[in-house]
Amino acid sequence: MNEQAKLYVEEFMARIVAKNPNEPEFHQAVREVAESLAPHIVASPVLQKMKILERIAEPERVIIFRVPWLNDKGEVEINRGYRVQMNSAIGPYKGGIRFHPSVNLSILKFLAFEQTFKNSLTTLPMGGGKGGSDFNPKGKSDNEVMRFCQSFMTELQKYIGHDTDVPAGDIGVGGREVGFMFGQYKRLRDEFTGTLTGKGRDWGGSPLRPEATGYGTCYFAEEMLATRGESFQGKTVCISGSGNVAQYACRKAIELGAKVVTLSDSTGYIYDPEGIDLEKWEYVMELKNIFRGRIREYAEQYPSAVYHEGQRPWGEKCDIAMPCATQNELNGEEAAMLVKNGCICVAEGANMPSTPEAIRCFQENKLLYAPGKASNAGGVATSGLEMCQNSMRLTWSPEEVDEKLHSIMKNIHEMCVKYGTEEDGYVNYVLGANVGGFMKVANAMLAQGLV
Ligand code: NDP
Ligand code: 2IT
Repeated sequence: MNEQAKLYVEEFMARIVAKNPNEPEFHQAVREVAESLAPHIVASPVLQKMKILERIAEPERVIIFRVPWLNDKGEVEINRGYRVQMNSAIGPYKGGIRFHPSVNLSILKFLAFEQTFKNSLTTLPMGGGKGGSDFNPKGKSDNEVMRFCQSFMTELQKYIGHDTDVPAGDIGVGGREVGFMFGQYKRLRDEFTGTLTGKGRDWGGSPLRPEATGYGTCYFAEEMLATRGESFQGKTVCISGSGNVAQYACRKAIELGAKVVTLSDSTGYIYDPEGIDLEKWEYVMELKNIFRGRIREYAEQYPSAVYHEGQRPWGEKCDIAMPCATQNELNGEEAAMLVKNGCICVAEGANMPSTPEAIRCFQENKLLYAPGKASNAGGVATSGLEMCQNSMRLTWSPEEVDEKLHSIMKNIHEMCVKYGTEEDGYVNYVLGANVGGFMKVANAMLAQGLV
């Protein structure tokens, strides 16, 4: 980066930090994009004059609301609900809903900002948004979750719609929660439309939406590996998380011939040197999705596995690492351990799971490293396909959706190679994804005037 571009980043970031105090995750996400785009922006008078990046970093609208509900003891509980409507230049706001006690404005603004670029990369017409609540679904009964979702949607429904803003799942929001929210939306608005994605297959959901993020991340990793004549076949894979994204990343990696040796949750990780086969995978699906259990129980079920309390899996030897839990779950020291142990490829299923120090380490060591906004875009892409099917009032087959998902992931990979290949031939996927995602949004904003 030349001096002029460096100066641009520092001045721009000083304004972002002053205007958005106490939002470290948001600053982190914006800085990464600003560093990628700075050389293009300083070379473009129109981007500077029209303050395109400044406008992209300012949400079009943020809605914050009270969510009161009754627990099973009849006591009043109060949570805070949010929807960040970040950017609608290329389509209706689109992005998931997160229910987790850590949810705050910084986290949702970083996620909505990332979503804007990710959605643009899919080539489908979707703007960027994200929402959620500090509600903790863990340990709550189905009835409590339903009452919370109904109260949340009673307020949120005023601001969303199939041509306005289309939420979906994220951490703590899966098929059960989308079902309760859709039911309440339909009742209050008296319309059966594609306003939420991730719906059940019998009532408007797309085949393969549950699988799409994890499968898509593996499809993206396959493309990266192919650039070096490699594949998943015979490789050892470390996955973090054991929720929706981790589950289907694990499934596809197994199908592609890899040995998956770890899964985790927020209390620890399991290491199974024999590998998680399809039968063990079925056990994990039941444990997590039906019994809502903890990953520790895997090691009680399978003696080949060891449970490491309070630790993350990145010290285990692997060829491919797939962080699929949450933001900043892989730091610089852990990245150095992965490199030292011979890891060649890191594909992010989660959003911003690697810290800036970790990313630097991967890139300095010339690993195949894909940021979430490129590698996990298969989830929202399939949400886009669900919106399309809902508008046409028909359903495609799983094979048709899988084929479209596969071709979208290949296309995103090509875009990253196009915009991210450096002089020595190394593909900087961060640069490629940020520049590739930005172009369409910037051009749309320039065309639409000051809005
Ligand atoms: P789930 O709620 O299904 O699973 C989340 C997993 O991550 C659980 O294993 C959870 O463990 C773990 N986790 C959550 N928070 C933390 C934390 N603070 N520290 C350590 N572990 C944590 O969520 P998803 O699988 O849907 O989402 C995982 C990631 O993928 C997120 O970053 C999300 O934004 C991203 N993503 C999701 C998409 C989707 O379609 N669902 C699409 C694209 C990206 P525990 O049970 O202990 O909390
Ligand atoms: O981070 C993400 O891309 C998601 N949680 C999925 C969003 C969506 O609208 O399907």
